[in-house]
Amino acid sequence: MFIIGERINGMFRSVARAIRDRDAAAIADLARRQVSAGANALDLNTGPTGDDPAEVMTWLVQTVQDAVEVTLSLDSPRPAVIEAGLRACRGRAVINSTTGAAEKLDALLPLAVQFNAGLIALTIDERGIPRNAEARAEIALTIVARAMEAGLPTDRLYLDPIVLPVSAVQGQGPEALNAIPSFLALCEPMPHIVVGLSNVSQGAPNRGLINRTFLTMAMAMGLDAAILDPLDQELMDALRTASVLLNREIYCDNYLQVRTA
Ligand code: THG
Repeated sequence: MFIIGERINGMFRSVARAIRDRDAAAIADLARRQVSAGANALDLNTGPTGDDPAEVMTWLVQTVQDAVEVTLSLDSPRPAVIEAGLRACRGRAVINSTTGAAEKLDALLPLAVQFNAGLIALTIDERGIPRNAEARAEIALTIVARAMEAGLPTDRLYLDPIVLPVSAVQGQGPEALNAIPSFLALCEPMPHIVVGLSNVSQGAPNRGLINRTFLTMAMAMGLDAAILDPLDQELMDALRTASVLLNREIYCDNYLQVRTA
């Protein structure tokens, strides 16, 4: 599993404060803790900010790459903010995210090619969030075709079936899950599949249980990447157990004891 740590996001009040105060030590600490816990990449999202978001993204990239050496997931709805992050990034980057909308693809596919970056693509388009798995696959096909035209290898694409809160739209859970195998069948080499896991439990009690249950179900459908909270140890235990049960990681009979020791 490709684990993208979700915690450096201005949507969290403590991170918003650290951004406002340019508290590099607080951001570096969040970066180090997530990487120690098993993150392969870190999502960087300025959140709503009073400052210039491109300048904030540049500062986040510089601060995080001075602390850790992992892939950076540059998370913004604004291509100019993502481009600022790409310019500042010394190592590997993933763009988070394009959609199936032509305007977004036109802006972000060339950036992914130019900066040798991965590209997360939400399977939404100008019409909004698709109702079911089939509509998601239709948008995914458009994205895959546009990536091929642009010269982006399809194994640098991370298709996101869009996970919504079970508390608000219960019927969308199985639609997102069922979209996963249909995405995998679209092209060779296969795309990666990613979700923003914590979305599923927003507004619900016992979020940890909902997150780890949904994660293991999505992994069984073929999920191979996730934006999640690696500091949630029960979640990481469920992830590692699912990896063993799906034969993606070698079994050893003390693997959980070794990890939690
Ligand atoms: N797909 C992609 N990128 C994404 C998402 C996605 N990036 C953002 C988001 N969704 C994934 N990251 C988070 C981070 C935090 C939360 C949810 C998703 C979260 N935050 C608390 C809440 O809203 O209740 C905030 C709590 C606090 O303020 O302390 O749940 O789907 N490609």
